[in-house]
Amino acid sequence: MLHGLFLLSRLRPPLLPVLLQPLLLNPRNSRSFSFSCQLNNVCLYGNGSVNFGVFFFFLIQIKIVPTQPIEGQKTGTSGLRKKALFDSLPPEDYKNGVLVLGGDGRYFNLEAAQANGGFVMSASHNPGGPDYDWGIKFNYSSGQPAPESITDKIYGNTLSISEIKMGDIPDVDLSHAGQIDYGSFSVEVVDPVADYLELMENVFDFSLIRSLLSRSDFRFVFDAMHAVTGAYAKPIFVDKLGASPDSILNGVPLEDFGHGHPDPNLTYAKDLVDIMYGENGPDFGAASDGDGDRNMILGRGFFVTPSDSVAIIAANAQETIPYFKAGPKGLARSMPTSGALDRVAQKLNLPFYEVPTGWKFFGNLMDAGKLSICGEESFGTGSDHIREKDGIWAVLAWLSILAFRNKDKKVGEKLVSVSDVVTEYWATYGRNFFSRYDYEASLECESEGANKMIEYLRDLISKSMEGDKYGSYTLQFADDFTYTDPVDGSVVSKQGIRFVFTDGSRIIFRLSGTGSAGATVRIYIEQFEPDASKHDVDAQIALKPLIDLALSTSKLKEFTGREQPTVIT
Ligand code: VG1
Ligand code: CO
Repeated sequence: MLHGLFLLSRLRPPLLPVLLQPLLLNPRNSRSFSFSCQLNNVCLYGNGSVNFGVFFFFLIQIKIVPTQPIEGQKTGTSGLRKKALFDSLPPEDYKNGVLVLGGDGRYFNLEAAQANGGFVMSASHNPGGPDYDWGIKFNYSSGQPAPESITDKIYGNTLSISEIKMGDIPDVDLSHAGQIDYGSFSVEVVDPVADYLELMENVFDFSLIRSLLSRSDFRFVFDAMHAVTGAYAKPIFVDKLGASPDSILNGVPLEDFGHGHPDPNLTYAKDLVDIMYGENGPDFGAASDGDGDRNMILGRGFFVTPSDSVAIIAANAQETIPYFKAGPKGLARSMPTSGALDRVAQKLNLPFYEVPTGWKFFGNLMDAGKLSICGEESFGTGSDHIREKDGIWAVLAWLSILAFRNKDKKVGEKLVSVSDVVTEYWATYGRNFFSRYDYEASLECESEGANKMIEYLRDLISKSMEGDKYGSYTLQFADDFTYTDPVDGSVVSKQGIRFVFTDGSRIIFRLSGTGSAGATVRIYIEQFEPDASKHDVDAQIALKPLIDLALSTSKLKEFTGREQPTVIT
């Protein structure tokens, strides 16, 4: 049994989560878990060009190094992201269990993978390199990001830690798969790409996708952003599915992501956006983040907002993806994600859940058999094939939809494009205009103003009443989102301040839980438009009145001094 699962980052595991999961599911690996061990088993997912997983079975000499607490080691939305390494897990989480360690390949992954006392994971989309972020995520029993009950215990330990235990073994060669014995201690390096590929072949109809990617009249590009999916892109898209070798951009994983910021959005994946919006752009473009769990989907001159993407995947899943041939069990989104998915759930008569930001809340629903497809507005999309969001899965899902729609088209006939799929979807379900403004923290940016703004908004909602006028909008309710898990009854509060108006429009405010310094403010704006004649408008234009209302209601400029967001989605 896998007791815990750690991810390293830079190849930071979206893939890790993603990549680790197949390992758990694949019977080929089960023998790896059957060894009894005195301490724990650890699987290291290497990264970059290496990209292997490693199992440790040990009974070795332990070195004890005195240490002392380092403050500020509380995990956020998903794991800990810092510029430093720390140790610690409660003993009940590693004694007589199996631990898996994986990495996204960012700077210091390889060295950390050798440090038996510390489990190193990923800082996801945060930049990497000696001067940038490093991170640790702890994923729990079924592979989902650890619930707060566990991360709180870990945090408690960081406050009182006094020593680090280190196994005294030589560095492990991560560049070759296979088992290495160090006396009573064994390490097995595995290749997670092969396991992941096998899983994907079971989820999707690869011959259908190949029929699209090998067409001479369909051009595909995938930007791995020099991050972990670089190791997956060629074996999957090129070797298996017939895409042209030059369709993979930035496909070599680098420890500093080539000085990039591996966050697949309109700002940080600008090179890809320029290609897709350029003259004679490709038909389909996608990118994923540091650890491969995020995805951005683009058509020629067309951006698919992630809230629409998950809704469109859900609406088309049963017809186009074999894994869902009996239909999805249920759908879910994070609270700030637009209500597009709600409408699909309603139409397909499926159970629907709204959870707080962060993937950890989806896992319980999946384990209970209540949820198959879910997503977040932050470029995270996935299903219950694993317990993390999965960037490559999302790309394969979109390729499945396009391949299905174009399977009978002859060369030279006009293909159904990404924008056709989205426009048809809007015509059927209506369009949820959506935008997110991020005011990202920098080292110089004080968190005080942002915290004061949130306090001010909390005070405002406590005095708000149904029927209050906000410009031309009428308030239905305002609150700070509280979630009760329908499976275990656990309750989390203060998950985002929302103002919901009588026409269904919403403005939402949160502070990021994934930054490494300062405070990042996120504002989410949404408005539903049923009238198809009004769908072909830029979201920034359609949402302008609501965006202005969000800025004036929050007094953001006064509190933070920030004039402009750093990222607009
Ligand atoms: C952000 C996103 C959230 C996502 C989280 C982890 O969190 O908003 O939707 O689950 O990152 O994604 P926050 O607290 O900064 O808003 V990843 O790719 O960094 O694991
Ligand atoms: Co990520």
